[in-house]
Amino acid sequence: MKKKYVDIRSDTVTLPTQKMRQAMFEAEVGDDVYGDDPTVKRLEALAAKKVGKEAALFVPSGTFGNELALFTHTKRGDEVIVDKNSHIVMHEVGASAVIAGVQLRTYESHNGIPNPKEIESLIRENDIHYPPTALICLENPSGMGTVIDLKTMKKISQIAHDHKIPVHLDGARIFNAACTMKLDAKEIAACADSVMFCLSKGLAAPIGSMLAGTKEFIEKARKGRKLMGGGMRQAGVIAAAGIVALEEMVERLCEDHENAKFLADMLDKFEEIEVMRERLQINMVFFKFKKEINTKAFISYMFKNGIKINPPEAGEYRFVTNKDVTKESLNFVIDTVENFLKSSK
Ligand code: TLP
Repeated sequence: MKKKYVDIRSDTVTLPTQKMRQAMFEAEVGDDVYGDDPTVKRLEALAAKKVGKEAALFVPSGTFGNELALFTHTKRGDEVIVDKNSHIVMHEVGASAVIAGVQLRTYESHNGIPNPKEIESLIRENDIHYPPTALICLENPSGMGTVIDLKTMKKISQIAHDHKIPVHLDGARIFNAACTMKLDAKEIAACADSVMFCLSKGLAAPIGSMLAGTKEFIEKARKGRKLMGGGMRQAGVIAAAGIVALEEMVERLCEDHENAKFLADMLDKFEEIEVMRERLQINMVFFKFKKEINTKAFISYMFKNGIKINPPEAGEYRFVTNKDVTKESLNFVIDTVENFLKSSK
């Protein structure tokens, strides 16, 4: 039998639920490039409603959705203002230079929270030398595990619109942000002209993300999606799981947050570990070892004991709770970390 691991590398690793598999099996499908797939249409309408936008488009991944947004909002040579540590800058393989052909102008956030004044200062004036600022990007929750408060989001949105610049929100985990802020996701999405969110993270769908915005924007993006090779045919098979994700998996995300708090509290008890508590706002626990440890030995020790973790980034480990990780398995993670610390003394 296949060995079962406790996988805390990400929430992207969540497996589809039985209900999703059933819905996929039974999905009514058609060729979506011809606009014939009723399940995709149902998902797109539901997704648009969930974030309070006129329309939405089903895309293969979060990266695809973000890059398509950039491609749709801008033209070659434009400039896009974006967080230095955002997924778009750090984890999308430089796609914005390849696909949209834009230049990125980055801002420094504080733990993922941008300063509206800094963003405003980065907007270009009209000068023959400057590239035009065509878009401002936000990420909420940020990849650092924090949530941008609504006041800051509204301020940035106001600044952008005063300068007639649209805002794109990378809301890969927008429903996690909504849970933390005890708000409806619509209120967060209202601060942006377009929003991308993922079905295949904490919501546990196997594949897919959504890009939402005005009807006009989504019509343009639909053509861009085709250009990028994302025109999917009988995509209802995967859209069906996305519908279950949106209908049934949103509310339970708060459980992942509680589990992350539990895990953080337990890790905090080890004197060798420093948990980044000020960034403990969603389902991600960031921590580092106070003294240098053998990284490879730690990762392989965890793996041998049946726990999958990612290597650290800039010295920090990230453990992510998700629907496939129970409280019991978190206790096991903690015991295993403790055993590793004891064995390496
Ligand atoms: N993030 C992944 C990795 O790529 C880092 C993860 O494990 O967290 N925006 C944000 C904020 C994301 O965290 C991610 C994925 C994406 C976009 C891209 O989504 P996918 O993986 O579907 O392309």
